[in-house]
Amino acid sequence: MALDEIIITKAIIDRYYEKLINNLETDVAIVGGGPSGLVAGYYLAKAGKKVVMYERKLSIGGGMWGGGMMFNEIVVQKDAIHILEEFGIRFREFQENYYTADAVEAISTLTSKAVQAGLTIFNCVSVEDVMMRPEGITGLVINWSPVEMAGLHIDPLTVRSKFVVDATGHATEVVKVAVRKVPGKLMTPSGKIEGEKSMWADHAENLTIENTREVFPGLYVVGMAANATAGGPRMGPIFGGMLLSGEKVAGELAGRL
Ligand code: 48F
Repeated sequence: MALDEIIITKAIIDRYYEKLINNLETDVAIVGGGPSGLVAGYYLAKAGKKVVMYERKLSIGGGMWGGGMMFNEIVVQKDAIHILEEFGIRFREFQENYYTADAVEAISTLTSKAVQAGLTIFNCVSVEDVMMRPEGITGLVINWSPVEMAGLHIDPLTVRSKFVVDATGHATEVVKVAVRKVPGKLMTPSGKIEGEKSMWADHAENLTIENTREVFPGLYVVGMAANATAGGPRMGPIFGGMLLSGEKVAGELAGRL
């Protein structure tokens, strides 16, 4: 049967439109497609919640593809091995408590399993603002990343969600917007972003999990964004904390929804 370009075009437009319209109102909207956001999205979807993710870049995965300094292997400690097992990501013991996995297998599998569990991902979409109400943050303001990159003067669109998760890593982009533009204070000692501290892997890994929480009504932080908001140190290419942080935020939100 001959293939018709117009049907191909119509199929893409129809299906994308369906995804878009179905995700205007969700339980959870995750900003950023790094490891912590993907794990959060997977567990929330698995728990039957309606969850969407916006990622600025064309490719999902954030800082996981490149391992450490482009050596595309990651290290995961024992506490988080159950998450690799849950996703079916292969790993090898390096020495006691240090396991390695192929970074490309890890991030592509996190992405694939999260989508198959029910997470809807919109790539090439940047979150530039939040929607606010007296009770807190109630959604996101989104635009095409190429619009942002080209500096075009085009108004964004808005989506509503019961909770927003900032999974933007070191940048803490959603929290930054909230601090700058939403009346009120963050649930941090200074009421503002405490700012990420220098390398201390052991301490940072524990703090990442501790700092994974609600920081403003309706807004949670996960992964590196959790430490950057709360003033925790960075940890480099050990990823157990990112995975456990995603698992934790999903559990907390599933409990509240
Ligand atoms: O940085 P990233 O991988 O976040 P993460 O899940 O993991 C951190 C680790 O990769 C690593 C680390 C562990 O040792 O410290 O850095 O905390 O992924 C963040 C994603 O968010 C996207 C960005 O492109 C990246 O893929 N992002 C950032 N700002 C926005 C955004 C935005 N405003 N809108 C949409 N996506």
